[in-house]
Amino acid sequence: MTTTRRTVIRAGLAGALGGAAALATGLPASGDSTIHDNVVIGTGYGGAVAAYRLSAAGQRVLMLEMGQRWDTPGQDGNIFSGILEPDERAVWFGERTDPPVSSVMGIDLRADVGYGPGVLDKKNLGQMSVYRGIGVGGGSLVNGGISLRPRHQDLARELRGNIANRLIRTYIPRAESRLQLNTIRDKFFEQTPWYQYSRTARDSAIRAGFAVDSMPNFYDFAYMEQEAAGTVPASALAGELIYGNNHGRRSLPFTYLGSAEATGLVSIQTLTEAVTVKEVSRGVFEISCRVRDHAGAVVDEPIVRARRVFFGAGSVGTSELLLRSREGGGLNRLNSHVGRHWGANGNITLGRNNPDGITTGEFQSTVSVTGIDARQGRYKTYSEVAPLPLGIETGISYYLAIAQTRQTADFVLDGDGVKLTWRAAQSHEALERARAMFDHLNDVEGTDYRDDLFGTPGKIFTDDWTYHPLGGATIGRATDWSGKLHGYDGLYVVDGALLPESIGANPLVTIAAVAEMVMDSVLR
Ligand code: FAE
Repeated sequence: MTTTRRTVIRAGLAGALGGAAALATGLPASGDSTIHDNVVIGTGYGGAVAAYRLSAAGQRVLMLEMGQRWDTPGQDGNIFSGILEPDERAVWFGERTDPPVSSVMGIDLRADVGYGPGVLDKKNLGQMSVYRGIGVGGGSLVNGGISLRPRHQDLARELRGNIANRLIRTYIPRAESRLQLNTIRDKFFEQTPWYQYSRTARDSAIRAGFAVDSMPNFYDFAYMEQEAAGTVPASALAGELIYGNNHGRRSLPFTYLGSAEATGLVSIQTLTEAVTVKEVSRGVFEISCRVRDHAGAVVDEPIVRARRVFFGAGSVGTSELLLRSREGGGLNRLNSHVGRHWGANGNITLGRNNPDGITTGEFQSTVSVTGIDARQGRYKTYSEVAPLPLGIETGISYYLAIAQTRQTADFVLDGDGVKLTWRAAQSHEALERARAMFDHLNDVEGTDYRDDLFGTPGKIFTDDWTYHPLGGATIGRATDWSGKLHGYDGLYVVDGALLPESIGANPLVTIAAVAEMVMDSVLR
């Protein structure tokens, strides 16, 4: 069923909650012209920081989130579905999963699933695809939780030196603390069978002369130790990965978003996609939305009015929204940098055989804690040791590499959505760096690559998708240095769209830190 009823969501806390009720009951608040002070689009890292900072300063906030809230157990008693038995909770309106590793040792890891507003989306944007988390908490619901600090020199290369300084000195430490990061206890790491795969990959890396890190995460390692002891329900140790964790994961609803909602000033309108933004008079904006039911049908098309709009829909979501709004005429003063300077953060994945007789163990924690730092010198690559939690001995070490690259692409409108101008050849620079690093590792270890992981026989690497989309409304180009979009007072970008192409590290901490920086200047 599709209706084209236009409704206006009421202002204020009571109004916003009333608006939610109105949508839920199908009773529109037609003709309501109330103007919200603050609307945040998206509830991932950028959106959550914006909502938290505004509400902590006493301001009311309405958040619009395309996905659903993930707090209600299904019939199996779980909120999320596991990696080996995914169901309609796994994929965003799709009928088949498409995980990064599609097969291992002849086992097909793709599965048919029911159609619904699941938590992981793979968006095909031409010659590059993007995975992203959908729902209240955005990427924090599905990501690896790896919370690596970027190096100052990488930030300074992409941003202004003084911005890099402020991020490193003030905003990254603040984000790290508010995200409640922790690291695994050395003794547990060294002894538990759950990290044999990491120790194996670490030892290989050290023999090849690489530096190795213990990477921080927001997954609760104290909880994980209880999982290992069998005293609490297992999650990271039960193979839960990429489709959500039922326990242990301190995702944004437990940190930034939880604190924001606890103020009583924030309301979140779920299953509500912002489609375009239009300036209706100086300093007043109208956001056209689509509300979907669980079958994906559009059941309402409300208009939300706001004085300030914070774009936190992620690199792809924010770029799409801004491009549509500029080209549709609603925000025609946005500059020509909107939609540009997009990058894949050099994401390359690969698997290799371990040396003969060296195992990874059949038990693998899904929380990756070991990083191999080859950013200095010729390889310019950081690689995380990623899990393959299949409950069998695979003999495989599997990695997600982040290789430095300056390759960029632009978003272009394509029907109702966007595509990227990225050409396959643009992945070569990152691929060659990662390949050189792992060729060296294989030479030292006398090992070779796996060619049976990625669906196509003989395929050794993936270089055509990313977990780390960055850019599209980059700071200092599409926005000023405080995140305000050029051309408009009252429009701010707060998410991964702000960061240019490649930062040499997993981006979540940097995105939260940049959002903190933007919100400091907004609140000033
Ligand atoms: P994001 O977290 O994607 O949030 C955007 C939100 O906006 C989502 O909730 C969307 O549903 C919502 N949305 C989109 N469009 C609209 C619209 N039009 N209207 C309303 N709502 C909308 O954005 N990063 C790390 O640092 N470490 C990792 O270990 C790591 N692992 C990853 C693993 C996976 C499987 C994936 C998918 C990503 C991973 N990432 C990792 C990337 C990280 O999650 C990502 O950079 C951040 O989540 C991006 O934060 P944003 O605030 O930009």
